[in-house]
Amino acid sequence: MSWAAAEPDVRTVLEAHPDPLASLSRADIPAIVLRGAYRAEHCAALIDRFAQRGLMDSRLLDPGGAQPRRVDIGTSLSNRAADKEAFLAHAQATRSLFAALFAGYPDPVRLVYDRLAELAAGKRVTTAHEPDGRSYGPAIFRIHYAGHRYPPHVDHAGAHERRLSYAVSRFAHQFAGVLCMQNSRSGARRSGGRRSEGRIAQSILHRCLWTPGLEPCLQQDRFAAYAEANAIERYRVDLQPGDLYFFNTRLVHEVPALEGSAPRVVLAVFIGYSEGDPEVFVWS
Ligand SMILES: O=C(O)CCC(=O)C(=O)O
Ligand SMILES: [Fe+2]
Repeated sequence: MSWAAAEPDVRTVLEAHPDPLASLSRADIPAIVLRGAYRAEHCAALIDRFAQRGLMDSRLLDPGGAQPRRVDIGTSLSNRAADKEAFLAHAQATRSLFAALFAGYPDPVRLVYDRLAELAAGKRVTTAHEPDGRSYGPAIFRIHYAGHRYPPHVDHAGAHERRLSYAVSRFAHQFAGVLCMQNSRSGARRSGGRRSEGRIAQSILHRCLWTPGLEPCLQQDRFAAYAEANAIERYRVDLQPGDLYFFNTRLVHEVPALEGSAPRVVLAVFIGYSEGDPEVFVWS
């Protein structure tokens, strides 16, 4: 059987996979892709709002500074784990920011949690929190500019990053949920009156679950040769704005370097899941 995503909507996914998160945890399927989960016009409208509020392009904040490759709207545990108090304070500020940021449109963060809950076979989906009740960031908008690349890597707060002082490290499995809000564009040109789009960077999932032995290969960015030598299957997740996908972040995954002027904008979460745990934690 070929290794292909379950799609295009929750109902169809549940028909084929009654417990789709368990299927993801075993990497039986590379991803769950929900097409048109959020309206493309609303993606565009929210991106305009982010730009108007100066949330996207940090050249506005740092005139003359170098253009960063990625700007975040939200709180990243990966980037802030070193100082837990500061991380939790930043997460609180993100919740305040998000409280009014989507006014007039359906809340895209809510959308991600709602679809995840429908896939979670009765488990309770909630923003990750520490035992004292303090919450993590609920989700993060990541704006990726030309030249940005996610090299082949994995994410797992416990087994891989060993953030053992954080509650999310308890989960056996980690997934990501990513809502595409805008694709990168390159080489857009008119040919015969028709506008044709150039290559668009999309994420690639490799049929290879992380083990510690893989670490040197990932650290040295040698995975491409490894995958070739071992004929590792891959799945390219082709997304349009409004498409939402979930995948197991223990699979080696990558997003090739972006080209062109339009940034790639996504709304992303991480998800903690264990088979016997009634809670599913969501954070960024
Ligand atoms: O932007 C994406 O599609 C995936 C990024 C990524 O590496 C992740 O969410 O773990
Ligand atoms: Fe990742």
